[in-house]
Formats: sequence, structure tokens, C-alpha cells
Amino acid sequence: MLKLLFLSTPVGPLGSGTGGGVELTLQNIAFEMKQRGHLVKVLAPTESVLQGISVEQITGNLQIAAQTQDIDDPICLPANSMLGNMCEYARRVQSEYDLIVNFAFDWLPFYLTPFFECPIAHFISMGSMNQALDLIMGEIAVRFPGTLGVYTHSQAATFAFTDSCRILSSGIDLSLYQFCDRPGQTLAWLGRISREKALEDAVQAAQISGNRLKIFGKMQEKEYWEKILADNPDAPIEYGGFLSTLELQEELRQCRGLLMTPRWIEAFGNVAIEALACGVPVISYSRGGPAEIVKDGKTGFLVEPDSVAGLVDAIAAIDKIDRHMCRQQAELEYSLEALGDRFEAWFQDILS
Ligand code: HBI
Repeated sequence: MLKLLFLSTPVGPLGSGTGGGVELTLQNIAFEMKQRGHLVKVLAPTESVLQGISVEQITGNLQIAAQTQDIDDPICLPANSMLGNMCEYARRVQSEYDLIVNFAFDWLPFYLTPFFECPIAHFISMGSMNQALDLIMGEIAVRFPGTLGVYTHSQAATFAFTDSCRILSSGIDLSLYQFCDRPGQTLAWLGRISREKALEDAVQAAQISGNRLKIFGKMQEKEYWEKILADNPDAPIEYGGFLSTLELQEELRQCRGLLMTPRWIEAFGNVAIEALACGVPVISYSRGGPAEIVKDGKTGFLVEPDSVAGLVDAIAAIDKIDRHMCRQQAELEYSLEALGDRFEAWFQDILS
């Protein structure tokens, strides 16, 4: 039995959607480790919600989102930093744990690793974004081999320390997603509404192909959303808000297909496996995590990156995909059990 201390993403409370895919990953791993009899304690911002898992709420000012910063920006911490407070709490209680698992995509936990007695496993949830962060991650990769985990190969390839990354992929609780093989005509787009996700391309593709597009996810950049509405006044789109998993899959399962339009190297793209679990084919730019998930022509289509015309062609062919193959791929590759096995093996290797 392992005693595990999880450090959450410091950009927003767990359950708020601000932390995007890594919120889901942290929740799934915590749940899965508990299922296996390990002790799990999570340190997270105040107002975090994590059913069934003990969360220590850490106060302080949240970290700004890394993807809003430039590659050569200096590391910055606000006054009374929640991230700093979380690291201090972990330092104080570290002797009660076998392993600390860091989910924060931030400089401080990496920098402090050598100052801790307790070993730290770092789960890196995005691709290379900032030089100072890359450097400190690279240093920890050398000093503490095997302690850096990522979702995908393409994410690892964005870092200089590619070969030091343990590829862990992702996974979801498939029992929460109900297969549907009789969809309507509507397409779906899921994710934080921020410019690196290039929602505007999906909106244009939906309009050109004459399909309604339902959009779900955290409204992260309001002015970006307003610009999309202003630029596409007649687009057949509707915004369904940020839903719980159960509500989301209820909407998603009825869709003909999921459009993914990542402008950046999406580290994974949890929304892709959520769609597959519902039997929904995925049409995505062939870039980053989704390009390692979608089986082109079998469980969806991979499209030339940034080509709206490519999206339109794939939408026209979407009914050729057998929706049972989508669900089957989710069961084979992305179950919570498979994910738990990969993380548990990683933890054991670090501790041995
Ligand atoms: N930014 N500074 C910072 N720290 C994080 O942990 C972080 C982030 N931006 C986005 C984010 N985490 C998650 O939404 C993605 O890792 C999925």
C-alpha cells in the first residue's frame, strides 16, 4: 500500500474546468489508486471538489495559466502564491508519504525537488511552453531519471529531454459514457474556449458543411468567443456551457462526430477518448495527442492541420465510420484500469 500525496494544478479549483484535461487525469488517478488500496491525499486550491477523495484546500493567489505566457517570459509568482503555499504544505507533511505526485505545470515544484527528502513523480500535462520551465524540467530529468511522465510521444517530442519521458497515455471511467449508435445530425466541439484550441476553424467547417455545431467547455477567453460570434454571425452554433461528465456524455453521445482543431501541440486531448467511449467518431487535425489516438478511417479522420476544407471533407465522410469501432477502441486502450496499471507501474519503478 502506497501513501501518495498529489499536488494539483494551481490555476483553478479542481472541478472548475480551468485546469482542463489535467483535472480529469488527477481525479481518475486518485480514484484508481484508492480503488487499489493506496492512500491518496490531494492538495488543491480552495473550492476544489473531488468526490470520494480527501482534499486539503490550499489558500493563496492562483498561478497564471502557462499557455498565456511567452516562451522567454521569466517565471512569476503572485504575492501569497497558492503554488508556494502548496509546496510548503507538502514539505511539512512529506515524511508521512511514500511519494509525492506533482500535476502542476509550473517551475516551482520542479525546482524544489532536490530540497525534498520524499521522492516526487512529475506528471507533465502540456507540451513545451516556456524556456525557464523547460530548463528546470530538463535538469530534474537528469538528476532524477524516470520521474517525468507525459501523455504522448508527440508531447514528449516538444521537449529536449524527450527520451527521459515516461509515456502514460490517458484513460477515463468508461462506465460513465453510454454508447449511442443512432445519432442526430449535430457535430460537437469540446474544450476550454481559448485561442490555442482554434474553435473558429470548427465553426467555419460546420457552417460550410451545413451542420449544427454544439460547443461545450470552460469559457476561458470571453473576448475570443465574442470575436468568433462577430466573425461568423450566421454560423449554426450553440454554446452548451461547462457540463459535468454525466451531462456532457448525454449530449455528446447523440452527435454525429467530434471536431478537434488544435492550433497547438495538444498533449493528449481527453475529449477524443470521451467521444470514442460514446461511439462518436473523431475528426481532428493531425497534430499532437489526437493524431496518436484517432485511427484514421476506422475511428475517425485525421486532417491536414489548419485545413478547414479538410475538416469539411471529413465531415462529409463521417457516416462511413462504424461507431462500434469507436467504443471498442476506448475499451481496449483507454480504460481506467489500463491507466491505473500504467501509473502504478511508474510509481513502483520510481520507488524501487
Ligand atoms: N498553467 N501555470 C500553469 N499550471 C498548470 O498546471 C496549468 C496551466 N495551464 C493549463 C493547465 N495546467 C491544464 O489546463 C493543462 O495542463 C491541461
